[in-house]
Amino acid sequence: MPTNVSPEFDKQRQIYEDTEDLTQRIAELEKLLALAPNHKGAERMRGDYRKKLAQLKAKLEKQREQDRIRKSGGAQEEGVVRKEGAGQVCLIGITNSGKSSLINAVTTAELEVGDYPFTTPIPTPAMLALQDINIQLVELPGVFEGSHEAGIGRQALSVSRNTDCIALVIDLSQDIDSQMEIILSELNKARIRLNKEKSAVRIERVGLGGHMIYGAQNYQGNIDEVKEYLSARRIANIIVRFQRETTFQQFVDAMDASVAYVRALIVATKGDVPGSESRFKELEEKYGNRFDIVPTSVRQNENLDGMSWALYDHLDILRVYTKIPGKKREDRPIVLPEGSVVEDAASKVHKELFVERFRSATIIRENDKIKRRQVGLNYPLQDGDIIQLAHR
Ligand SMILES: Nc1nc2c(ncn2[C@@H]2O[C@H](COP(=O)(O)OP(=O)(O)O)[C@@H](O)[C@H]2O)c(=O)[nH]1
Ligand SMILES: [Mg+2]
Repeated sequence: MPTNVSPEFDKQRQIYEDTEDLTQRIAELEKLLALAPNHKGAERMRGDYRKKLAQLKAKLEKQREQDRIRKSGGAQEEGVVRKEGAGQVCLIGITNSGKSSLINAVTTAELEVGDYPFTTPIPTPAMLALQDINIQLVELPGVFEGSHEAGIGRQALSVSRNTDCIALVIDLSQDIDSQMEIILSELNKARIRLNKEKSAVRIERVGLGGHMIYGAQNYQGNIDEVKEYLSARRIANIIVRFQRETTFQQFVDAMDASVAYVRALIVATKGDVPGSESRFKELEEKYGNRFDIVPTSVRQNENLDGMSWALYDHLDILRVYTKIPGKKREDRPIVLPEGSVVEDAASKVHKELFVERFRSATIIRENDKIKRRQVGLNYPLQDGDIIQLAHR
């Protein structure tokens, strides 16, 4: 677009373009319009966006009408959040721990902040624009003892089962242990396990071969109880790999598909209040071996950028940029799971077609000793790679 626009406008445009939920899309477009330049040269652009806004509103009206008709037939689920952006992070913590304040500080959202309990009663999404990608943040209603059984808590926990990352929001102005205990126990009761407990043991159901147990030396107990467990459930053929130290509970969990495993970190809030430093130390001593811990203060605008990147790191994704020879690389990256290879990027660019016609790929790593390298389809990608694809 030739019109001179502000960086805020550009950022908001990205958010708007990435937002698919209709109601939210309208809200983002309204924000975008408010940021649009006022001069004459931008008149046409403003007009286009206004037209788009009217279209979206008409569409929403129609959708609501259809919903009203459908609703008379069956209940519509509330508080279901549709995933958007490069990844989703759920913020979970007790009420008043500072979740809304954090989200407001790093996004354009305006969630209600209050020093009274349960200001945010349903899972609420907002988009964090981080460099060239968007991460969806979801504030969950405050957890409390027994929330896994209560309506709003159940809903919140069901969102966190399917999320890409959980941020445990711990308020440094309050007792650490009670907060951690409530959150961890509620997640645990909802059958959500945090951080890589899953990879300690791998299970594979097979057609024959009996009980094939590998890495038994990693099992913390008598291996006979594993065999008994399997026999008692009439599981005749199975491969069990204990890849790291595994307890009986971890083994049972791995057998159970209803257990969800989610990456997690701790975000410590209100680092400005008296006593927060010693509570942060306590947090590190007690939980630092299980979680990365990021201290923040919204009030003093402290480490919010650091927190955003920590969230990014815990999504386990990487960004690659396609490039046509002789041109600048694309501005927007392709986002892939960590561990992806050239083929994953290629098939995302051109769907299946490309892989069949693939000839070669060149990877450009600006900060590497070897700047350019010719690679094949199985070559592992790194965050920030620039990729040039050649096909027949
Ligand atoms: N001192 C201090 N207070 C904060 C900070 N962040 C939030 N608060 C206060 O904590 C209270 C609860 O905040 P809110 O974001 O609504 O918490 P939520 O219930 O977890 O969403 C409000 O009174 C905020 O003003 C911070 O960084 N420092
Ligand atoms: Mg809130």
